[in-house]
Amino acid sequence: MPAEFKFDIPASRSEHDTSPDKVPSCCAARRMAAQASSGCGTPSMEHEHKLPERIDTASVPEAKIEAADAMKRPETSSWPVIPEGIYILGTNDGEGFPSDAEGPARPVHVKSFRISPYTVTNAEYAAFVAATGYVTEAERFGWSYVFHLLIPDLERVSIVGSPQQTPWWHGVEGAYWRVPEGPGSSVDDRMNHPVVHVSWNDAQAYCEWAGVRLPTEIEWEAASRGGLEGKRYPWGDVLRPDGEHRCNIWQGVFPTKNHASDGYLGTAPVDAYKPNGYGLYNVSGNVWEWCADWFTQNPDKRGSSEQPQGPAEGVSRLMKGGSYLCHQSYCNRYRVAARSSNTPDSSTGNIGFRMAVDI
Ligand SMILES: [Ca+2]
Repeated sequence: MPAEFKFDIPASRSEHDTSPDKVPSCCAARRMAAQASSGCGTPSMEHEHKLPERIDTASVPEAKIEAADAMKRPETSSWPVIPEGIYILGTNDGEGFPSDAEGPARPVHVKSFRISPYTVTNAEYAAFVAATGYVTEAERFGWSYVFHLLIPDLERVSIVGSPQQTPWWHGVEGAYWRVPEGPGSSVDDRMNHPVVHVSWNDAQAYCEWAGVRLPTEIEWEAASRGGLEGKRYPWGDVLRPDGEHRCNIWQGVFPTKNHASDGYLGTAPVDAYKPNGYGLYNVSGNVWEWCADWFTQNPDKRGSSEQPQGPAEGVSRLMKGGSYLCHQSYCNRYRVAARSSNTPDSSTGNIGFRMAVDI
């Protein structure tokens, strides 16, 4: 990548390990933690933007919210029910990344819950924004990360910088969920694609409005296995059974040549490919999915064996599933047990979320 893309970016949004991480033993979460604790000399975005943890619906006319609620809030009663039981969290698979604390595998008890079959779409997020006037963090910060090959014309966007460790990400001014590649782009023909450029805080705000919540890691993992036990992917151990693509990842040479033989360079519709045994679509690939948990690299802090919810505090939030940028040779984190993280205010073009609800 060109050297001129090495810029100084505020630490809180500087490392976006949603992309393949070439050096898994030096994951972005640790780099972020180190930078944050050392104060790294860059201005803190939090100091400049006091971002609300919760949306302020008090300022939105009640009738407007009710009207939108009635039409657009997710109908959870149709969501797949994940049965109560003992599920295996993590893996001892040799393909796992020990530094990500994927292992050791351990049995945990999970209560029954419902989970959305799809990640939240642009259409759904648009309804939330229309109902509440919510402004995402990418909009407040004024930029978000876009993968370089997805930017139609580099000359026509303003790039605020790129992380040195992952220079294929460009911080594009004006990029947010509605204009995912920056000004001039649109989601009009992607309303059934996952919403992206939403931070963990943005996802949380949506969930609060919708009366749902983010799944915990073990809930996500239990649901994504689709009833199978100990398999690498939601459908089994073979990435492409009978040569069939089962998820939206990267084919070719990362990060310069994507053959897209699975049909998609960027995001795919949320219902692309076959669902897993529980009826969940695209748990592997397409977009990383925010989970409720804080991220830890210490396996002993991943919670108890009874409905674990991760550590009590942390620096970054957990993500599962991998994205359209994952490649087997580089970042095979589209495996069920794989995990990554990012700071709660981070947003990129390959992070979305799905929802869960108690029964
Ligand atoms: Ca693809």
